[in-house]
Amino acid sequence: MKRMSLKTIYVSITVLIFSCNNTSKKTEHQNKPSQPNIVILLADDMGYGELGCYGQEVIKTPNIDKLASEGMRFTQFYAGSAVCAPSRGVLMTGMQVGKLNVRGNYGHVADGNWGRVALKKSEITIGEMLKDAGYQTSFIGKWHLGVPEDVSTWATGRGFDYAIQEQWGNKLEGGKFDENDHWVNKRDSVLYYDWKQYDCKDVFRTNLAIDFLDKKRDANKPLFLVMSYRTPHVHEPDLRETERYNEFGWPENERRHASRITMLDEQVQRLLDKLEEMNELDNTLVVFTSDNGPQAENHSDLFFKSAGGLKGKKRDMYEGGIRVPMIAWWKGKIKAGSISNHPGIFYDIMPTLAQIVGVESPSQTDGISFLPELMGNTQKKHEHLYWELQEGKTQEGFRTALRKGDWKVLRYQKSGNAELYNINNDVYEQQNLALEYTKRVKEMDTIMLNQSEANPHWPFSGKIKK
Ligand SMILES: [Ca+2]
Repeated sequence: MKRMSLKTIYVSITVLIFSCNNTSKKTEHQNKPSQPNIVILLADDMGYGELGCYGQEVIKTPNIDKLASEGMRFTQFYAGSAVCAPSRGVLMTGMQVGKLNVRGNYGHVADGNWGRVALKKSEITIGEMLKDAGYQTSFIGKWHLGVPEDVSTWATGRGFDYAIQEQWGNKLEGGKFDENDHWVNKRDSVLYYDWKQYDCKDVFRTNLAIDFLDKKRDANKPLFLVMSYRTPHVHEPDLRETERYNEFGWPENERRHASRITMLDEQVQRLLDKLEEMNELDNTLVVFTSDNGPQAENHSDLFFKSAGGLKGKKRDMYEGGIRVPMIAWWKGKIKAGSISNHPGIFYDIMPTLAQIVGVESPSQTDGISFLPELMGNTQKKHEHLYWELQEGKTQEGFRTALRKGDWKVLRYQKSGNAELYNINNDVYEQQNLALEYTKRVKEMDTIMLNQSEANPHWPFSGKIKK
């Protein structure tokens, strides 16, 4: 055998040492999943201007502001639609709303009756995608993508290993669901939210999440958790908390509104603290967003400038109805304090998570992964973004909008006149330029009409024939 040179021996020993180190590290961490945990924190009806980091000057949100200062804050991120169900459907499936089976909170179901419409089983959810990718998938709070009578359409039936959800509407056996009931894994068991025991509903939901992490967490799998909060949606008629912001002398409904947002902020931190205590937080992507613009049902959306000065609110195709807070936090991956002007939308979330996890996004998706943006790399942009909404049962309630570059066209009702705005010059949508740019309106209108697929639940939709 040829004698080895000193240099060769040195290299060999070095390789051996590194191999040993790597082997020991591998042994030490062999049960730790390498894929990151993913936690989505979804507020309900939180406007673009209701967080300190988005310019809110009165309502205190220090913990979410800190999340933004340590992560990336998006200035032009959009919900999937302007109300809960369709917007959440877009988030869950990565499909633009004009192709989705859910395009309003109520659709035509049969014989002139309108009611809840569920996601189709063929519309794959993020839960199903991540469960297939080896994640422990969990969901707590408001689902809003199923029908009350069929538990297979509830969160546990749609890819979530463990789900506690609220439910309302008619029970299969008769009677109605109580919104304060929280159903565990379909209807295996039920936990009642007694408002006298908690400052607000999101305290209760955070307790449920912490209890889940304590007792059900499978440490051999990466975690996917969706926290679907109640705040600041109108459906919390009873509130134990009575102290916060009393010094300002605001009307009680406004004090409660501000108080709930600040309490949500604290609950976000409680959950993050729990993940940190479990040594899980450092390997976690946290996304905070809202499903649509601010509600004005039990208070004035103008009192705290909830939409941040944008035109419109929940149910509107104007920016106030669809532009939402969006924060992404991922320690050591996303540059702290970064601000992104990339126009993203809820249907981008599924392909982004697919890319992070290293799986193919389902072919149904219309989204573009914004992982390059999160990593500070060159980001591909959409040719256009699309929104659709059915409000009520009439053609007047059919609303669509399309953004292409800086331009946005929108229409309330199928036969109504289109409005045109330049979002870059006129983010507050004060100048309707439709009469000045008729050719542009026509071009964008054609694209907009072509985004909507015919669907029997949504009688006023549908340029694209199925
Ligand atoms: Ca909502």
